[in-house]
Formats: sequence, C-alpha cells, structure tokens
Amino acid sequence: MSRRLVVALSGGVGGAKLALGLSRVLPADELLVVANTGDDFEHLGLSISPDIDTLTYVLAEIDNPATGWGRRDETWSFMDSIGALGGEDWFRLGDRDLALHVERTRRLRLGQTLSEVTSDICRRLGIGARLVPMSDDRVRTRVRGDAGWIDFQDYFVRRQCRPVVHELAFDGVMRARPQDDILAALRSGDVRAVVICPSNPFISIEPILAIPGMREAIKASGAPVVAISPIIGGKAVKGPIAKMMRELGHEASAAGVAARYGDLLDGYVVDHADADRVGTVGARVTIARTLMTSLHDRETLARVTLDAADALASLQ
Ligand code: FO1
Repeated sequence: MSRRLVVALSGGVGGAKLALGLSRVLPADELLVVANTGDDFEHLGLSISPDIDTLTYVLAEIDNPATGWGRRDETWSFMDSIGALGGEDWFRLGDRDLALHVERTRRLRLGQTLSEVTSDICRRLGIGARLVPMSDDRVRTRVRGDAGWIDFQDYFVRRQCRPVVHELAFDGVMRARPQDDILAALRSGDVRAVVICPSNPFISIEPILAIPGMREAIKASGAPVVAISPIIGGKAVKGPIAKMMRELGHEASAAGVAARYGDLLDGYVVDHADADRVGTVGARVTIARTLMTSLHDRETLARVTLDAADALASLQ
C-alpha cells in the first residue's frame, strides 16, 4: 500500500505559498499542514496566531497578495479609530481580520484548544486540507537584541527587524507537546513525505522542531524529509533571514540553511541561482525554480518537491 499523507511544516508568508501549492496538487485528505505558533502573542487583549492566520487566509485564497499576511479587500476603520484613541496601531489588524482574532480569543477563553478553533475556522472558510498548530501548548519566540529580550512581534513588526539578533529563545517549548494529529500522522506509517516549507529556519521551523519528540517522530515516520531553501542567490525572498543568519553567526546561504537542519534532511530543493553553491549539502539536492510569484509556480514547486520525496522513497 503506497504511503499517502504529506506533512508540511510551515511558518507564515514564504512557507504558506508552498502550502497552497501542495493543497492544490494533493487531495484534501492527503495534506496535513503544521503551523508555527512561536510568533503568537497577546495584543489589544486578543490572542493572535500570525502564522496560523496567514496559512488560513492563503489556503482559503482570501489572503492579501501584496503583503502575504492579513486579508484581501480589507478596510482599516478599527485601526484608524484605535490610533485616534491613542491605542497601539503598529500591528495592523484589518476590520475583517479583526473578527478572526476576536472569535478565536472568545473560544480560547471558553477553554477550546487552538487546534479546535483552527479546525472549525478552516471548515467555515472551506479549507479541505488539515491545518494544525505545532502544539496546543504555549510557545513564544523571544529575541535578545542589544537592549535585552523582546517579544517576537515587537522585533519583527514594531521594530521592523532592525535590532541585531544575538540569541533566540522559544519560551515554553520544553514543556510543549506535539499537537495530537501530528504525532498520530507521523506514527501511522502512512506518511509519503515530510516537507519543510521555505520559511525562516530560525523563527518559523526551529520552534516546531524544538518541541520535545518532534524531530524523533519525524525521523521515525520512515518518510523522506525534503526542505526547500528559503534563500535564493544568497538573499532572502522576504524577511530577515539573511540578516538574522549573519547576526547569529551562520552562513547566509542555501547551504547554510541546510546545515541548520542537519541530519534531518533527506532532500533539499534549491534554486538555479544556488546550484553551484550546495556542494557541502549532505542531502540529495534538486535544482528547480524556487521563486513563487504565480499560482502555477506554487503548484510546480509542490510537484517538484513531491517528486523529490518519491524518488528518495524509491531508493530506501
Ligand atoms: N506583519 C507586518 O510586517 N506588519 C503588520 O502590521 C502585520 C500585521 C499582522 C496582522 C495579523 C497577522 O496574522 C499577521 C500580521 N503580520 C504583520 C505578519 C506577521 O507579523 C508575520 O508574518 C509573522 O509573524 C512572521 O512570519
């Protein structure tokens, strides 16, 4: 019986593009998307899960294509008013987007898990693939800059990634348990591939892998693990990856990212621009166009990734 299920690990914007590609080339019941929740925070009294939000909007195809986060066709009356009242308006919450945060916060306060809330919202938005948080336990990415420790969104949005990053920490991760569906899938013997989407390895993928038992469960799944480089031609497609890698003392390159994942990787998909710079990568390298600007790019890269995984599985 051939293995069917694809488990994709993803953060926000970049990873979500590939998650959409996978959701369009796979039957709904063959994709489980695992969202990073280290970026989560409480803001304006609301529980906000940015990467779950971005993956939800992207998979529902109601995302804002210009920013990659938030919803399309948005209005900003709430933000204008909160600013006029002297409230915090640095983290932009559109009027439609706001409803998701208010409703999620209400349900969490009723004692629902983040998984339950996410699953019901995805159902209501017509998303077929499963989207789950990496854990239902609280994990918070913190950044140590020159002025000490700050919350992730403070670093990423409020300070626009300007602080020099000396250290990252994932508060609570050692007490966190992998979300139930993830462990059940990885232990099912039915996983065709574990895909590490092209998100920031440090802030979007590492928190997922740092959860006790997660790496081991991925390795024990028997499925090939294939990552897509989030760096093209030595530069990040979006966000602070390259700057952060340099500040943390890593080589800001496709090979540097692969080194970060270490022996977890069986396959690695890199762009043509990096084809001659991945000689040191231990995993089996596939060269492809990894810049995703169109829907077709997303689907094509998803197929390339699955073909790479299937090729690895046939070697095992
Ligand atoms: N990113 C920004 O750069 N500026 C924002 O104002 C902003 C608001 C926002 C609201 C809801 C949401 O779900 C995400 C939002 N993001 C914003 C993106 C978010 O900070 C990042 O995408 C992730 O945390 C990093 O992957």
